[in-house]
Amino acid sequence: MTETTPPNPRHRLSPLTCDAPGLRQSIRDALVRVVGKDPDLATPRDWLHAVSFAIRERIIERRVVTRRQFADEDVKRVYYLSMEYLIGRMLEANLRNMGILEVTQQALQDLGVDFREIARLEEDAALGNGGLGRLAACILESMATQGYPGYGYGIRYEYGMFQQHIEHFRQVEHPDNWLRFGNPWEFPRPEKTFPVRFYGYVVEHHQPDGETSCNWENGEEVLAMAYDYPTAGYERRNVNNLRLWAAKATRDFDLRYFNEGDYIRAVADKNESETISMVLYPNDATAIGKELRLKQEYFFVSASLQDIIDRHLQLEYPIDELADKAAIQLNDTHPAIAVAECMRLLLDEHRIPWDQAWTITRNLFSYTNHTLMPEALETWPVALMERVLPRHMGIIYRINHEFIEEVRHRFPGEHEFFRRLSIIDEDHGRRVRMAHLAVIGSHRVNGVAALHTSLLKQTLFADFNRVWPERFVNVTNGVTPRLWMIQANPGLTELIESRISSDWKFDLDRLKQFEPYASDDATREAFRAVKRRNKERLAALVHKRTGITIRSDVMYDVQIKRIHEYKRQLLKLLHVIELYQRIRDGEDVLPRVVLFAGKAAPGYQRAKDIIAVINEVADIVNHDPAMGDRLKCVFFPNYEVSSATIIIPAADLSEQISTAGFEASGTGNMKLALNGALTIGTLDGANIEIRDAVGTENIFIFGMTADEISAHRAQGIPPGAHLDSHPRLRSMVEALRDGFFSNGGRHLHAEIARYLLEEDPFFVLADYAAYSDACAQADRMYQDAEAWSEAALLNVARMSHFSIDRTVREYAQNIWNVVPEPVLPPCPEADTN
Ligand code: NBY
Repeated sequence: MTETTPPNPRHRLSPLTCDAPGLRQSIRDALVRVVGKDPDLATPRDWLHAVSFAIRERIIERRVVTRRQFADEDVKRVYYLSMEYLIGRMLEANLRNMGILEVTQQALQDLGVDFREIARLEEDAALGNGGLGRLAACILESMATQGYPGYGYGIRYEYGMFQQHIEHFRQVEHPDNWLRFGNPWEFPRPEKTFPVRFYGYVVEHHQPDGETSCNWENGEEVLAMAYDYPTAGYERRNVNNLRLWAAKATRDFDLRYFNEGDYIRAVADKNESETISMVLYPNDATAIGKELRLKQEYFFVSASLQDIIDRHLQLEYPIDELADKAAIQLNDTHPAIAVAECMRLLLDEHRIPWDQAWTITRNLFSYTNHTLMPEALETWPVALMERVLPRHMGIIYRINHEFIEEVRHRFPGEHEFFRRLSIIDEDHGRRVRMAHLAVIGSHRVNGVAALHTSLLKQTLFADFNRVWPERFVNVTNGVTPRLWMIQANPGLTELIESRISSDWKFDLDRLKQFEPYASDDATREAFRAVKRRNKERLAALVHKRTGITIRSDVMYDVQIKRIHEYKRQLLKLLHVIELYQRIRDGEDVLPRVVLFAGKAAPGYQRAKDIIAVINEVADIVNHDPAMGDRLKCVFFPNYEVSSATIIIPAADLSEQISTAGFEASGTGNMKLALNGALTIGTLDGANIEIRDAVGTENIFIFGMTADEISAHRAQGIPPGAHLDSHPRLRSMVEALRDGFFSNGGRHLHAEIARYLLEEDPFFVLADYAAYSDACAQADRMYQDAEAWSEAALLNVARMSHFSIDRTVREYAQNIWNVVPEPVLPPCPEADTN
């Protein structure tokens, strides 16, 4: 099937019906004919697979229609390249977006199957670490919903993000074998494979015209095989495609062994090449210097670019119009080798001269940066790159050479400046700076929140900003209201629906119409009832996962995100200790549940220690009769998309307390505010824009600003000097140090106390007094239920700016230059339901 299928009357689709009888029939058929089970013997998982197969038929049908329309209409396409997609469960999201959730639930009920019971058996597709991966998933959903011709490209990891168990208070990682029961949502495309080469050497050919052409020869070849995941837009609109690549050994895997007659060895060794797509690296904030990681990056980039160029040529577009017909977004630097790979394909495979290839490449690519932290910036040793990707290293040298010549011309004599700008870092044993390659090879570079972009321009990319100021733009992140409101919070959705018209689901700007209801008593009361039910739902899950019983009539105070020093889970933990001590001292303290959730990178010992200390403090707090149900502390294990959809709607207070200047944006902050939690936060990332949107009286802002943090650091004040800034801080830290909360891990607590007192690189102690004050302020407001509900409802109504649809429109208009191409009704089934 090519992209240019001519309209052939024999290929007209006869759409499947989407009414309850039609669905019932399809589900029963799928159970017998695809799953292979007698309905009398079917397990809940069999039913899950049967319904998924029945729905997949309908989603792929719409994909075919969408693809045909894009081919017919000569659209410009957007390609999103990301190493990570944190998708979560697909059944409910696909049903809802296709507009057939309720009718499918009905069909299942007719068959005697409970939708909720089977839906929770689906494994999360956790092909990502955190915010960056979830953002990619939200962007794909929004591109489909708004009708943009968007394609996602990534890796089909056999094992996704590890499963976190808590054993003896500590995190233990278990492999995430998410494909073990098979995956009804993927369409394997064994015919869509591309060879990807590693190692080998470059042979230069001197042409008669004086040009040199290069051939990359020998080395090892791996095949990238496509798996397609159709992604439905909300309510019977477009279906876009996410294409994930899996590594397969080439058919005649290792000729050497074959020739030596060692057939068994040749077959056994095929495993090695297939390890490339085996596992997601579970690091969310440090670059991974491993050869396998570099191979993963190049593997999916090369396959994706070959596929993109193939599609372009199949559509019979001239190769030099590539950048007119396609835009490619790099999700951080992980796919930045694409700049060199694109040049290689244009130069070596399509014989385009350098200057023209370079113009195409630069117009094609744009790059999103997600962090300023030095340890997260990817650099590869030149020697490694030369060995694994010799042709690319040569191309990178030339890109760098031409770039430096250009700046030398514009800024004569500034040798230090050139050294700093160079793609090659000469000071740390010659390394390739992937961020420099990405900036030089892109026409736009964006940060993900206003503060982040402005800090990017002042620090990390200050030199580049001097060379090309117009290249740097901001695109503040957003979240999809379909998952994070409609699916996660049906109660609040219904409440909004009962007050304003329903177009807010596509156009979150319309949520503004809900604002007047913040001062309506009945709406506030209904809001509190919704919150209460959401808390009951969460309390049941907490009990199931941890055995801890929590009340549903108290404040739920949540910090849910990856565990990292800069995110400052220790700041929240100190506050738990403060409350504990105050209750023990007989003070009257507002009852609350503090809930933490998040994974630590397996090699990040400090983060793992923080999890252990949280769990040990929680254990003492939760078992102390003196607390009398006024304080419970929960570490919710294995935080993932599906648990986020339960936790977020139940939250009252959203902890966004990173050290200012370190959190690029945050997106959990947006999800929580959209669900009516008030933020307690620093002036960091998108918190600033959230404050501007909701109003300073509806958010609790505290602590040092990014500038103050820099100034404070420069002063070199020892952290211990802050112990008297708050009446209890000293005794809290001492309790930790002396092992009051330790369950045998006394040494660990002493070490954490020492770390705070002597190092405290993220200024936990310096910000503590301000934080404690802000918490007290939140507590006071919470005691006035009407005031709190009003502020919470204003948060909901004022979140329109944080819709991912706005984010995607900004990318489309300011960076990609693409327009929506909605597949308009009549959809195949438009008249059947
Ligand atoms: O991206 C996050 C930022 O921390 C957060 O502030 C922002 O809202 C979000 C979306 O823009 N970054 C993030 O999640 N990063 C990673 O997950 C990540 C993954 C892998 C690597 C580095 C960072 N790596 O080097 O392999």
